[in-house]
Amino acid sequence: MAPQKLAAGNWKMNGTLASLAEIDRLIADHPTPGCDVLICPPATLIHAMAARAGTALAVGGQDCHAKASGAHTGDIAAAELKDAGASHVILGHSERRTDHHETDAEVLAKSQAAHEAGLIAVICVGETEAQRDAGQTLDVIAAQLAGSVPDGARAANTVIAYEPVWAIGTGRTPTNDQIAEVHARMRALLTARFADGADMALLYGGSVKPGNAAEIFAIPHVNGALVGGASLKAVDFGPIVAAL
Ligand code: G2H
Repeated sequence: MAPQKLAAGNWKMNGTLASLAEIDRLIADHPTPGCDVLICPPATLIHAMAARAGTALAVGGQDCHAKASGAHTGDIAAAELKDAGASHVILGHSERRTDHHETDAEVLAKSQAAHEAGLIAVICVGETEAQRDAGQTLDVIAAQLAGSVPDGARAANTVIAYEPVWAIGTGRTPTNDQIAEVHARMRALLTARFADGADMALLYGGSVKPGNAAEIFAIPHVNGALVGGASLKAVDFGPIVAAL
């Protein structure tokens, strides 16, 4: 079984109820046979977006707590995301790792919680510019995969997103060879560790746009994209979905 193709939008801290009109446009303009489309809006929009999209696209959260419930003001449990209509949750995004000091161990615990709630975990890894300049990229990615991806990960419940930190929201993208090198290493590591690691979807993320999506999707072991800024408007995200 080949990995499922996935075009995932990460709206980050953008969007109000009025933004759901973009979902209508996306669905109307770009029916997506053979490829899954996922939008991860702010948590406030998950329920309304899921109700509006029906089965046309999947909806996900951007984070969850590692615990199932309890006294954790401001946090969201994986089961609560599921209850609101989410099927996926992004975990370990570099903005969470930086802004909230999330460690690999915390990302692993959150991923386990997501799996227990029946969510697909979209686990993010990626090196900083300093780490790339120091020639540490492949070691950093290997350590993040080892530390963040739980033993219970399977192709059916886990997606890995490679997002070089220096390419996020900057307009800069790695060369195709740099993406290919990291994705090949991730595939090798996942295949060595998991029985169905060859079937796990691997996404590239970081300044994906309509103009560069097709060539990124042509790189071996790139099964889709995690898209930030260019997922906010159907006029941008639609062509990215169509390129997959
Ligand atoms: C990376 C990406 C989405 P952008 O954070 O996860 O954002 O496409 O804006 O670089």
